Amino acid sequence: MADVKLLGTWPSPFSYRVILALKLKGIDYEYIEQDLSNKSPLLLQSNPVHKKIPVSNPVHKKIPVLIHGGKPISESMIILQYLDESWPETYPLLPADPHERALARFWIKFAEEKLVPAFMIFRTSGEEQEKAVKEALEVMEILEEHAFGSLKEKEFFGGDKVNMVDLTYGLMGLRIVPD
Ligand SMILES: N[C@@H](CCC(=O)N[C@@H](CS)C(=O)NCC(=O)O)C(=O)O
Repeated sequence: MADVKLLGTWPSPFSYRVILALKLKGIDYEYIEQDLSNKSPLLLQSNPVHKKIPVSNPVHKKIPVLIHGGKPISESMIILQYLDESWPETYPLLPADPHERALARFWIKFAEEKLVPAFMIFRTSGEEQEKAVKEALEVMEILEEHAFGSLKEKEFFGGDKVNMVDLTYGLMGLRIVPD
């Protein structure tokens, strides 16, 4: 039996952050697809926060959950950091240089605080939606300048190799692709 299990759902960008990180690091894992309309006992017992928090503040949700050696870890970005700390000898998900690391953490925080809430445009209507659209456009302008602008100097937003910054942002596009 695999020592690493991932509870996730298609097409959650948060699950796919972890899947890509596991693949980049070459870690063998067992993927266990979850039905969010009928949560499995394994999922409910693995995530300590069962209560649904409003979508405007999507801090603790149910998936993804990584279970390593029987111990569960929730929250995609915390899982990515855990993977990097637990498998330091494999593909690094953060840059080695302290300044570049700090920049990577800054953009990861920006995504969690500004980009994820920007998706409220799909869950609101009327005046509330207009406000959400205005805020989302401001976030996109900042990203256009800093993410795409930075590609003149490096291969990816996170640096010359795909790293945690790219995993944070890359899959958010899934949310805006029509079904
Ligand atoms: N901040 C969380 C967000 C995870 C999240 O939003 N998961 C959603 C699926 S995409 C979920 O589990 N929803 C279940 C529910 O709302 O009951 C992370 O990065 O892991």
